[in-house]
Amino acid sequence: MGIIQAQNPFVTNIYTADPSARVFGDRLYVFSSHDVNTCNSNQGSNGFCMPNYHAFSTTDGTNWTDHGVMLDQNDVPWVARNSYGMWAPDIIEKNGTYYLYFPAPPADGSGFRRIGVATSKSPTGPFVPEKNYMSGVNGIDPGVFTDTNGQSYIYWGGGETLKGAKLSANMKSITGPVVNLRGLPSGYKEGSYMIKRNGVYYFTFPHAKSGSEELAYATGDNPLGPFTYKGRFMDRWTNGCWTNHHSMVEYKGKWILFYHHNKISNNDKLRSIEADFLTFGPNNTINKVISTRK
Ligand code: FUB
Repeated sequence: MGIIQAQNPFVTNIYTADPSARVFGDRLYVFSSHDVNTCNSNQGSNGFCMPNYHAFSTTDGTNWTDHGVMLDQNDVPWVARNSYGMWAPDIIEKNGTYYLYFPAPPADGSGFRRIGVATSKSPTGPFVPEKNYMSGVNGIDPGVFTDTNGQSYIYWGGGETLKGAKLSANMKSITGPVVNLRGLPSGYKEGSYMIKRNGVYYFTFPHAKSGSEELAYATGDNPLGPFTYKGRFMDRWTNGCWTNHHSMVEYKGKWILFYHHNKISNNDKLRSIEADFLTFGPNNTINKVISTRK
């Protein structure tokens, strides 16, 4: 794992974004969005052109296997055909099934993005999507988390307010109230990722208080908040890449932060995933991560 820092970006054959990292068995996986530049003026949105998701895995942090496309926009019955709006996904395993959550433009026009679920018996697919999107979840950037008592949660949204709810036992619907998460700073937020460490919930998210997005976090003692805002742990990019999107995972005794930047393309909409080690400080703080990209 020592040389993960020397190879950013670590996927160079395609453009990748929005990394969701998970450990399944003895492998470290990263599931990413896929940026392409083939959209016409009726396709994509906000300048992004994103047709599908890819899975990558490694056992040493250096040699990555590209498992190819996990799910394509035109595999999903409720997604608008060729809309190229497959934004940031997340994935979780429960009882031997892998659940892929993803935001996409619905063909019925019921929102900018709805969030769907697809399942597989393997983390790399093939994934079978549900026929329709999740009811009651309207927004972008699903983040999923299972607490130590087995209860799973889904978080989503982009804007001033991020939301969360309990997932039902079948992992395909929500149960109980949708909670507007409290204690977060003002300003644009999206792409949340929850971890629990030493009994503390760390709710982490890209935050644009001015300019582009920095990675920030808040802590609490309940998965649905309220939280206490703690500040940023990765500075915003200053080269014109407006977004950042991250996840963090402990693998072989080290915490690793996955995020994205546009080093290869220098184009805000053609991004590449990167990784660096992450450490924690006293009083449940996250030490600032500085990219080792050369
Ligand atoms: O990749 C498309 C969107 O940009 C994601 O949904 C956001 O998190 C941001 O990375």
